[in-house]
Amino acid sequence: MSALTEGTSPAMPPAPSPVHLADYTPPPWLVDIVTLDVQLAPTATRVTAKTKLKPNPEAAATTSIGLDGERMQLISVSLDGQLLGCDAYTVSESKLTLHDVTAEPHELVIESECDPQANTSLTGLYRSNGVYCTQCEAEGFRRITYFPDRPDVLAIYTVRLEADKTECPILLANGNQVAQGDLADGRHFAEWHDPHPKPAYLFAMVAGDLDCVSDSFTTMSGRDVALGIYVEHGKADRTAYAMDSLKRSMRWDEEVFGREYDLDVFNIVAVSDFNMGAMENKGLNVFNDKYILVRPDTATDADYANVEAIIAHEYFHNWSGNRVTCRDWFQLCLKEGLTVFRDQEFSSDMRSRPVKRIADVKTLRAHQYPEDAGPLAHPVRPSSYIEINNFYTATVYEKGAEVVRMLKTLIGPDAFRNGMDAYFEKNDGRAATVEDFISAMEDASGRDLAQFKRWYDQAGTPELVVSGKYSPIDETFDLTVAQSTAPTPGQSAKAPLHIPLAMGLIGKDGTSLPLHLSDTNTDGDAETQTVVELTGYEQTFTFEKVTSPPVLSVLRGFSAPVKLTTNGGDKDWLFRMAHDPDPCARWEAGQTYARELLVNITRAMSAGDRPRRGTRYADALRHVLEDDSLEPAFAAMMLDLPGEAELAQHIGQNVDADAVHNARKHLQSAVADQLGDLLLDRYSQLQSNAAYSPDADQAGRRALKNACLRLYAGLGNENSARIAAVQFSSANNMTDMEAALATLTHMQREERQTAFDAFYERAAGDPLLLDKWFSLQAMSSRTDTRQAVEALMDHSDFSMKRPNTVRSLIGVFAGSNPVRFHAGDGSGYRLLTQVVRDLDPINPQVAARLLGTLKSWRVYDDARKSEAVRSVGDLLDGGKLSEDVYEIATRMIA
Ligand code: B3K
Ligand code: ZN
Repeated sequence: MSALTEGTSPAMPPAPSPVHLADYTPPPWLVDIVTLDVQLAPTATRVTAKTKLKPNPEAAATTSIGLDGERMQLISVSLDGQLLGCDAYTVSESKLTLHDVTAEPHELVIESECDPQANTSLTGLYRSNGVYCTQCEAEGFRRITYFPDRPDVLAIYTVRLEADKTECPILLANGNQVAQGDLADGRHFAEWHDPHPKPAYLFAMVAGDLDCVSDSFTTMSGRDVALGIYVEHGKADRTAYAMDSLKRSMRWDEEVFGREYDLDVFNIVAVSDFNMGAMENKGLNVFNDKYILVRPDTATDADYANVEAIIAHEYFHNWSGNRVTCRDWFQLCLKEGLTVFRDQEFSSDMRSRPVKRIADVKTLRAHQYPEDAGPLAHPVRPSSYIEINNFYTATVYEKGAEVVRMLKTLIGPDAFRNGMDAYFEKNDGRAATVEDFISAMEDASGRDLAQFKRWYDQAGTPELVVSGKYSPIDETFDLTVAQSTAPTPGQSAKAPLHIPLAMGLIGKDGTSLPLHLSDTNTDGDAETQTVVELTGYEQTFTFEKVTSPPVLSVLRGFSAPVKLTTNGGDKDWLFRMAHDPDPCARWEAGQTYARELLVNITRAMSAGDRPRRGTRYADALRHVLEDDSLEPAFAAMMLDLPGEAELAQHIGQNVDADAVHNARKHLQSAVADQLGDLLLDRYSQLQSNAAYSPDADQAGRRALKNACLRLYAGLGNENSARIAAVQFSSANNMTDMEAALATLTHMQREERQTAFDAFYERAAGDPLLLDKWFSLQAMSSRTDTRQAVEALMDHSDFSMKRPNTVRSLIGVFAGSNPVRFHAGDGSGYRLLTQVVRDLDPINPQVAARLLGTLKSWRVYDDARKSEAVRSVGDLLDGGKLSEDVYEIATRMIA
């Protein structure tokens, strides 16, 4: 095993050493002004960087200047107008150090060269489909020039770009354009100036032959902002929704947070090769084109919702991230968690608030809970890292957003808004910390948030055991809540957290009861919903004047990211599934009931006993289907059974992935059998000939229609295949088309092949459609899927150099197909680690993230566990890995 060979074999490179939050020291040099001259050329781009540095009065005195720099060729270094000889500095693979420098302001000019064409890591300056673009967060600027590449060094940038005019008619950088012109030999230039001091990670430039879609926005103070969305030629007809989302985001941030945009232009560029969703570079957002380009025949309702959310997210960063940035990368949640919270609120206002909340809870449970429960668990603010790119996680983003949401719940909307205003005001132009954020909230609310702050530093999902006890004699209801958090890597003891629990009591007839809380924690003055605050390991809250036994409804609106166990039992869940006035709690009641039922079925089937048919569950779903007063999108969510990965997580140990899969299939087909005609009726009723619109209403009706189809297809009969095939061939939008394929993909029928072939033809080489084609096959539960995925890797449309395609095929197989990925013979794990090994030299960031899909391996049975450990061990033993993959692999099996 690698742990044993480490350090003993002379051939083994030393293990990379981690960076610790506790070791933070202020930067020894500050930079006021950066002037870049960039001569773009495919294989040798020349960058001349002039920086004005000065010693930081808040740091220890130093006689050297240390600059970060990687994968560049250093051409020359001049200090205060003097060209330096080689003895005046040292260059290593990652640093340039100037020696014997006096502690006073200096002007430094560095010339270097990089090779964008050969850059497959997609960090720094690279080319995507011939377009030059950059990605600097977290530490990519150091691949463009030598610089103190850390977020607490903020400077004002001016950038002059020069390129061949035919190859790159468009030249963009941050800020406002201040000059442009033609040059000899068919070249031209543009100069951009960004007046706002920013850290290097927000730097961006783009050059290429792109189409531009323009629009404008007038800010709350009446300033006009020119908006541009740049896309590859032939794609401009897919940008309207992105532009509309941008304008709505800009208005919303003014109205809800009082934040106004601050430059004359806001540009977005869509590129096809991108390591993540998008990037919030100041005034020049760069996007994965998947999150810009939508048209009814190429994109689903979910794609539209993602475009809206991600456009908003990146735009909102202009304040939460750019104007107020992070002191160091440990504070990442300060911008990411907060900005996710802001984009969630935006989408809630644009769409249905309860449906959006449930969707966010589903995401949290699907991605963050397993992270918190597995070997990669870390706090919202981690305390150490080897490669910071490995910490752009569901915990930092999604749990980070939950922490902000809890804060708002605890201090109330008015104090929260005041706290946000104060946070922005006080920290504008600064690199801030989580402490700065918390202290703004403490000042605004007058509350002590010291215990609450533990949410940032303590990993793991708290488990709450909730029990209710009714006393008919005293007419009281005692709500007792106990909290505990299981140990996580590096944190064995857990302190109690400050947890807001939104709750209510429901009478037997389904009405909400007035709450009279006897304790002082809240003023439950005859409201029907209140928030009790849990701060100890165990607490009891007593409600008075409760005249008949109530049903407890707790964790309304999912008021805290916790796992809940209650003493209510099946009857309560079914009752709340029908009557809970809080949609989120109502949905959760259905999920909890279904989870328990599925665990029961899994056990029964494994023991060879006859499994339950879910009769009461089917009845509850019947009511959902018959209730016209329900929002269709909500009803669709009620119909969805918990997924296999969630069930595995819920069972928690010794899981047999096949048994879970079979149990879920059994319940789905039993329910479909009981509801068959009703499902078909609803399915037919929801058909519509209306012209496609991505609005939440229409999308919700499609969601319900397709949920009916999905459930009905649980029967796996000829009729369901026929219906799906007809839907596929007659669909006038991608949502219905994809839903039909998602049903057919699991089947062993001719209709499946016919539809996939037709879809491939229709894709006509469009990468975004081909990615759908890949992922729909990778998610199939057919027993031959792993072989199919391997064969697709040889397909001419598959490329390891395109992150979207790798994620669509391998990422979907490993992350969304538990039964085939967690195959008992370990073949899924071997496929994944082989891909990671092959991808690592090409793109370590994407490779590391892919390996992360293995994070739940420990909940499976011994045979699977040893296969997982063997595969990761082989990866570690098989030769040098990037720091990205090394860190994930070692933590995975530590
Ligand atoms: N801030 C970027 C993510 C950068 C990831 C670097 N590995 C996008 C976002 O969260 O808005
Ligand atoms: Zn972000």
